[in-house]
Amino acid sequence: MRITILTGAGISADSGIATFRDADGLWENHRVEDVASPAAFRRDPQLVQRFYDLRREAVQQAEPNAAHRALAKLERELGAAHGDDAVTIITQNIDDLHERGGSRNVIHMHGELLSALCTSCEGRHRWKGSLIDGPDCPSCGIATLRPDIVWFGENIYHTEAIYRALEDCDVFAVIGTSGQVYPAAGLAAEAAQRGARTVLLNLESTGGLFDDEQLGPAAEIVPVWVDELLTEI
Ligand code: BV8
Repeated sequence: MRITILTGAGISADSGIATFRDADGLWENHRVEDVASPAAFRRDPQLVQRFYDLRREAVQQAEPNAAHRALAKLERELGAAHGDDAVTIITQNIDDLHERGGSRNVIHMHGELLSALCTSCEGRHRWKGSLIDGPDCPSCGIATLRPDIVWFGENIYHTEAIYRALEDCDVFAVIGTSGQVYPAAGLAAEAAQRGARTVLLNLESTGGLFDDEQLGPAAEIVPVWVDELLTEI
């Protein structure tokens, strides 16, 4: 039995992290697509660095919620019976709440807030502080660190691992995403084409084609869904 789960901002909402839709896709009156892009970074690097500095700080104040912890329990218990790769989380989120909630098999397709990428040497470094003052890259010493995040118009990370996780999964669950950003939004259809049963767990229906939909706050409905799954298997 293999379960692959795609998560979005909605799973972290119950940890107090605003989703993109909550803010109507805006941040300080900027459209997120306009701030989260290479062009924005070229045009106004300080604005973009500040956008991520504030979110990097907020994430470190947040705690994983019952939904994150339930997915970690699913990975542990299904893994015990069906092998370590029984559960894979593909997340669009750039926070580390899945990991702090206990999940180990997490693919960050849009990068991570707590990582900095050097545009000179391509070195990556765990980073909890600010990037706005142009700190030197620990590897090459040049002050060219950017958020290690996939912006609009940039290719996603870990494509091979993502498609491997789609290959032979029996269940593909989508949790807390509006399904507006590609290629993430197309993964459920790809999984269905490969024979997976698809389920949406979200605050509201998103109009996508799922075999099953369970609506409500993730912190409430995901633990129930996990316990039901674990009794079935
Ligand atoms: C790429 C990092 C090749 C930055 C992000 C095909 C068609 C149309 C457009 C495109 C396409 N292919 C590519 C594109 C362009 C673009 C795109 O999709 N644009 C959109 C705006 C149409 N995609 C790309 O550029 C991607 N790259 O494809 O490369 C390429 C290159 C050039 C040109 C073409 C192709 C890269 C996209 C990655 C962008 N980076 N994140 C950052 O975070 O700052 S995306 C970012 O926004 C998130 O990572 C996430 O993916 C997205 C927001 O989506 P959600 O997570 O779903 O959040 P949202 O707020 O929208 O929804 C929350 C949901 O939760 C709601 O449904 C709500 O009801 C629910 N909810 C709320 N509370 C709760 C809850 N559910 C449960 N419980 C709750 N308590």
